[in-house]
Amino acid sequence: MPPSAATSSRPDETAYDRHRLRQWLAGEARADGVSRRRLLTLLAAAGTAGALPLSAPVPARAADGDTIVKPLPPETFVRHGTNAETRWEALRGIGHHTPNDLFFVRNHTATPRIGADDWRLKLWGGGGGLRGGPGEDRPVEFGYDDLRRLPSVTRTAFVECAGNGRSGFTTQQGETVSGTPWGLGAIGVARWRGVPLSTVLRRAGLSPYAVDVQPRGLDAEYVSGGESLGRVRRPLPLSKALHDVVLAYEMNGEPLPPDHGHPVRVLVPSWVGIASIKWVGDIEVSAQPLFSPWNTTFYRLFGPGHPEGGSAPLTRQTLKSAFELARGATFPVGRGQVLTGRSWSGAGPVDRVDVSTDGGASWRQARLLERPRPDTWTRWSVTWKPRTRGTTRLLARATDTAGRTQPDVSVHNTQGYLFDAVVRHEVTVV
Ligand SMILES: Nc1nc2c(c(=O)[nH]1)N[C@H]1C(S)=C(S)[C@@H](COP(=O)(O)O)O[C@H]1N2
Ligand SMILES: [Mo]
Repeated sequence: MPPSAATSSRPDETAYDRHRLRQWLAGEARADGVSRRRLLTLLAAAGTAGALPLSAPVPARAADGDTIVKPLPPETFVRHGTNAETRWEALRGIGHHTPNDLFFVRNHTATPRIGADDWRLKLWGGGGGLRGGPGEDRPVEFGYDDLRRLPSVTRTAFVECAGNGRSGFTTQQGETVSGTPWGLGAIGVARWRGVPLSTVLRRAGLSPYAVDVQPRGLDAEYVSGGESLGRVRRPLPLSKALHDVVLAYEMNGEPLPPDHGHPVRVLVPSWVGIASIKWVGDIEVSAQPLFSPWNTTFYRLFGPGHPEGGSAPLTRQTLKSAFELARGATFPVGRGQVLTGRSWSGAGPVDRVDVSTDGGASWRQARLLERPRPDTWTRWSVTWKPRTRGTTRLLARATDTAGRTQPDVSVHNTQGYLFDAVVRHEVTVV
């Protein structure tokens, strides 16, 4: 199997993870909502020893459309339980940014309705993460207006689910994976405006002992396999938190819509979507390493081909491409076409895309329609005049400035994260 392109950013996080786990064993780290057994397994994985079988999450299923507030017309969205993915054909002719009404939604439970006036963000220090020393940690609160008064930044970035493209493990590779069977539509790009998390952390009195921050959502507790895992939360190393993370209150020039985290969400550019906590209500700033189910049981790679007991927690997104085209689209024979698509990577700008219209027999370089930029996709096009009737497969293979190229086969993992293989998009010439 080809090496997973997703591993390129991993060495630091692996070492950090091992360090965190050792600290937990020594009683120096906190792991609320994660079983001792689970941590011992991860710990064993960081050294030697065997793995425990993983139980697949069973997300709460929506009886009807009420877990998502915005309209989800079937011509622009595919519904998956509490979630909805964008149809790629709906992006054709649309500019660089995904309009808010087309942006995919991934909800562990349901969109809560939170008024900006009622909202508070509480920063609190676990054992000395904020100044004042252990035992003296005082929570610091910010209201919506406080946040709006701080200097803002605006940045274009994708939010992409770690499971985007997951169905490819099954349809292209014949493999079994657990989780929402996304096509390629669990990604969107927006212009986010908000306050750098670093600004808020420093104002709250960040201590030199802080190592992790853990934002937590105000949505309902997530129940998996009959057990509540608590509210959605995932620790971030302080280095990332201070680097480019934003507390976003605007999306494409509008107040954050309810489904995308109103009034404020975390935006963690280039990382898996789970890091970008919506409806953020509090952030723990910890002098101890933190664990939650979202960086232990979920969002690691498990299975053969990965360290026994799982990889380090997922960080950067992998590399993907998609045509702005319906599955099974039809084209008239002998007529010139312009095929368009987008490619993106969490490791750097995508600066080259190769396309095949004959199932991978021959390849041509696509024309890039914009300057490649980090944390977002690059739009591209190729011309095509289909000459024979019947079905064929369109393929697009992206390469990023970090030197990663999409492989033919993605390395399997039991939860189907980080699918990066070239997708074979079937179409019919009539
Ligand atoms: N509070 C909270 N934050 C959350 C989630 C959630 O269910 N609750 N889902 C996460 C996941 S898995 C993803 S992929 C992104 C999706 O963001 P979107 O719904 O705005 O597209 O939000 C993340 N933040
Ligand atoms: Mo996700």
